[in-house]
Amino acid sequence: MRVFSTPDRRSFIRAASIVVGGTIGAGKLLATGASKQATGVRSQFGNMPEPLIQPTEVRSTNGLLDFAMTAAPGQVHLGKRKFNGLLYNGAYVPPTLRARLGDTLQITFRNNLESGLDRTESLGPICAGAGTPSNLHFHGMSVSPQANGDNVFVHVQPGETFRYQVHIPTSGRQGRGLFWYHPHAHGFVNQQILGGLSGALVVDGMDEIFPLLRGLPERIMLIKQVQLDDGSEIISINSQVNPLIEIRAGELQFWRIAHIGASKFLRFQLDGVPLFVVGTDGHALSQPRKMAEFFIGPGERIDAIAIGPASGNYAVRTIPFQNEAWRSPEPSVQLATISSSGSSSNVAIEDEVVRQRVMGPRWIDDVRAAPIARRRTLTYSRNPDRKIFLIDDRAVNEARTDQTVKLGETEEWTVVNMDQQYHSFHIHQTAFLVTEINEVSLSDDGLRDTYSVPPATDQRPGVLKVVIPFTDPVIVGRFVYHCHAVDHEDKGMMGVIEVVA
Ligand SMILES: [Cu+2]
Repeated sequence: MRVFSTPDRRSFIRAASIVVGGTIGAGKLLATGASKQATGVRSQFGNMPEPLIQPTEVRSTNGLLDFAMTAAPGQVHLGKRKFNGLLYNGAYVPPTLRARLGDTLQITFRNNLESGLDRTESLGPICAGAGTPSNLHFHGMSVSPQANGDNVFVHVQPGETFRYQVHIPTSGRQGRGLFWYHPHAHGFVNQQILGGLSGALVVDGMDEIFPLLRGLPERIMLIKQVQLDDGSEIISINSQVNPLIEIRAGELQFWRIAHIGASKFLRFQLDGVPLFVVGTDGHALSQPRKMAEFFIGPGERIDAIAIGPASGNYAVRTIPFQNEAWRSPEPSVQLATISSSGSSSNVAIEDEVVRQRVMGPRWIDDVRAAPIARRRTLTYSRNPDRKIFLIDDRAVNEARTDQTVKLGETEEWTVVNMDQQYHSFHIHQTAFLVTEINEVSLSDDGLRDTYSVPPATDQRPGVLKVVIPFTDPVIVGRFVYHCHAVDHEDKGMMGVIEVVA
């Protein structure tokens, strides 16, 4: 195992510098420091953009990624603000884990979420996430949910250590793409991810599927969101507020965008800089697809090729949209600034990019061709006082198994949303194919592991239809499906599935 430092590690440390302690109120994080206006290109908190920095990386060697990860309270600086968070190895953006098909992740996880208790005198009361159980989930990975694998039923108590051993099969069902890791101890997930506990996990090899990616400069962009006690919200990329993404006109870059925040649905656009999407949730498309606007909920990822536009500055900004029916849309904020330099015509380059075709077979074609063995419906709702989030009128009970599925079968699940706000559908251990949204059929070209479920209106529920392959022998065991707006999951919107051989 080698630990890499990027050339701009110093600025990374400055941006996410860590002290000890922690303070979190119920659902919000206590902040200190004031926002300040600056001139020039401004973001949410008026800072001048600084160049995008890359998270540090840990790579597997000889088939093994052996790494120690400790969750503990710590202080976070985002732009001009600071707050007391919950961090892996002291970083708001912890190392990106990089492995290959066939590798084993051996992660020694320590829960030190209680250790801030005696070190917080100057930082006020301890955060709500301190003293809570935690664990690790490897989001999107087709790996075993059993024993010390990707087993979310293991809860690691404060002061305890647990060694995860997650083998990544070479079966071809596991995507070569962008995944992520985060805590999954039911009831504590929202507070812990909001505090900063989440990082990227890359299964290398997408360049073997799209050779054009070989040698391109890679830009990992990890979106997190936090709401501070004064009601202000900070959406950051790699712990930076409105970073500057530099590119040359006509240059190709490989952009890997992941929403690794807790509960916020994001709609955003890239003004004047279309992306050519090559993968969704770690699974390759059949060919690059040009897109300039995205709707991604927590947990979703995009792998894409960017082509440097004509010289100038371009904004990446959120687009206001109606999420909860009872709340007005939030104003647009600038997430990043793209700065292009030099001159070049992009027409020939665009043609070359869109001519790319994926190499080799794709799992999605098997999923499309498989007969549907069984159909199920999940109904999302809330209890009468709206505080408990339900699937089929029940809050999760991790001791109960809600769905039993036979290994080898492919099923169609319909998620019916009776609630007038966005939710999402996420299932562990397997990707799925989205086939229908609100009764409009969709010919999706990539597999997903997380997908937004549209809100109900006064007239009708929101409906998402998916086809799920339970065909990979590695997934045998008990695991979960849930809404990935994790405050909803913590409040009950989750179910337990068992795949039996
Ligand atoms: Cu939800």
